[in-house]
Amino acid sequence: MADDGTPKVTTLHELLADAPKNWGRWGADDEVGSLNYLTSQEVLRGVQSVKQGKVITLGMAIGSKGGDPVWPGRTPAQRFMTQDKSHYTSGKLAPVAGGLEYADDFAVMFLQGSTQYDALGHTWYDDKLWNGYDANTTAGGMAKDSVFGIAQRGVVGRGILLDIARARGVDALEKGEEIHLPDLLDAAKRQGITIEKHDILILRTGFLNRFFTEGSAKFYEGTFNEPGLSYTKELVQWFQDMEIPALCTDTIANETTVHKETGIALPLHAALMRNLGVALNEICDLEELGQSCAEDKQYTFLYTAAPIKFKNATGAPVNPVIIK
Ligand code: UVW
Repeated sequence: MADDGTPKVTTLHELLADAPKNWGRWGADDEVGSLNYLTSQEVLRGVQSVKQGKVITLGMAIGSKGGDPVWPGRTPAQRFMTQDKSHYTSGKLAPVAGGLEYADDFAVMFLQGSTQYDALGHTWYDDKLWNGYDANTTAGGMAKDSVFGIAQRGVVGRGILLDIARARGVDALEKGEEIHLPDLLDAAKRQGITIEKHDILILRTGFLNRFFTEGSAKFYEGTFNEPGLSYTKELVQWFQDMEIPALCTDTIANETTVHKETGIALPLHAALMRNLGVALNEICDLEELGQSCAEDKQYTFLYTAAPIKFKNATGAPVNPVIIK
């Protein structure tokens, strides 16, 4: 029982019983959800926010010395050389006609093992994916709601950075530290900007810096509980009213991992992605962007991203490009 005597909510089914849903809004066969808000007009609105010609990429480096931060249970990408100069020196390989030699490599990685877009069907509850598709369509590969639709369409519009870490005067938020709707509005006010309908929302927490500064053992110590946006009814309704197409953060999963009141894990994946069709761009490197915005005070810009075109995949790597 909750303090007020009502039964305690313990499932997404209960928590989101009367939550808004966009299923069917863009047709029964839609697989890109809220990216439909990003019309040509929205692309031009983004272009209008280009003032300096400054380019910043948000992809996290893959293959850092101490490893790369990934969701528990996933492993960082591994890259292997299949040939290099030593193969020619040892006589294993001969140059191609004319004398050209070349190096080659391949990688083994979780498609969500670095900066990536989640497919809209990546998470679900009650056996239904975004737009009402049956969860059995994920078996053996995503027949519906794979990342391919997002990759094919691309994500282009006006991006807006809300630097929550700077607003709180810290380098990095703590484990489990929550961000609520008033924090978004306060950060925007502090930065002197207005969040507009259809803005691509980018939230900086600084959290992944901890992986590199404190080491992976400390980062994964105890219950895994990232900081980030935390589910409330009003937050979800705000996303719906503002018609936010995409949410990007510098955390692994874009929200507080464990919802404090209910103990439910990743409720915003359910409320925003599965129900509203909001695209999630995770594990972004927002350090250069945060620094740049703090210096030039330009917090809005053109955001462009297209994950690689993996068919039937649950997500795919991406290196978003910001143009200020
Ligand atoms: C999960 O949803 C489990 O992970 P992520 O969204 O970070 O890929």
